[in-house]
Amino acid sequence: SSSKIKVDLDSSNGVAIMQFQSPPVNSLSLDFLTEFAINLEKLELDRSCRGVIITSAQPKVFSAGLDILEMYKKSPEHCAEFWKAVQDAWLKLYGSTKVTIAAINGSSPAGGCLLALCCDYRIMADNPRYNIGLNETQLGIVAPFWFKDTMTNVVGHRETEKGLQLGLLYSAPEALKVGLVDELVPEDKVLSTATETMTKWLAIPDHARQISKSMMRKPTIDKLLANREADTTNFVSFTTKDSIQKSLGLYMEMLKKRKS
Ligand code: CO8
Repeated sequence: SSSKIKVDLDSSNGVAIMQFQSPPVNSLSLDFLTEFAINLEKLELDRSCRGVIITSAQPKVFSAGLDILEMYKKSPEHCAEFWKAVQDAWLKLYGSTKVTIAAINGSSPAGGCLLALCCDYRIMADNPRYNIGLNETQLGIVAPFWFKDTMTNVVGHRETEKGLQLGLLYSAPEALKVGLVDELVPEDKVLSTATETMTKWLAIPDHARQISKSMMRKPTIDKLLANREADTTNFVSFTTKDSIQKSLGLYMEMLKKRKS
């Protein structure tokens, strides 16, 4: 199969490295998200796996976030299917019992930031040109409550309130300052630092760490589980509005113009 994600499980230490390899920018399409969820599910069920590192095989970009083309000029049915896949990927990563570390070796806007925020620890390349944040409002769209909750759980209410309203994309140094990432390292050390950090986290007995993780995250997860249908309905009715379609169209145009 033409795989968008490469997974290497090292049987000597139980650490899986999951590399996003969907050029040009690892946008989170329906196919990508489905493959991501399947891979996570497989690792979750694999007792020899104890930790997962997610990173990008593309230069300069960790993930460009949700694939805008999956929400642009698509049927309500398609939008609903896509949104369920976004929810499912979040539920699997945020709820993973494994140690999860994001090795953020490039820019990580919107849905890319969400994936990183779902991990237990974030290491980013020390490059001020890379940025990360929930920039949805800049596209004229609104991050749903569980994106907001995920960010609040990492950086707190005040920074989330500011970051979400302004659609802030934080440069790597700014992201470190507000706690959106835990550590900056030179670009060529991102993966090796993730591996070293993993060793520290894996020194803790799994069951105790897993229960602690679940204690911290369960209320946030339960909130989406209790509102999943309504959240999907809300996404579909919002996304298919003419005004929102127009905003998405203009944003895509802006991305293309910016190149030349
Ligand atoms: N979806 C689809 N296509 C994309 C996306 C995307 N998210 N991002 C980039 N592309 C396309 C570009 O249009 C371009 O296409 P083409 O080659 O045909 O012109 C190609 O990918 C390469 O992009 P760039 O030339 O821009 O690549 P750079 O390396 O210069 O920059 C960036 C990489 C920084 C990632 C840049 O592409 C960027 O900023 N992308 C937009 C990121 C963004 O704002 N994403 C938001 C997506 S929305 C989301 O994730 C959450 C939605 C929550 C739901 C809301 C409820 C309604």
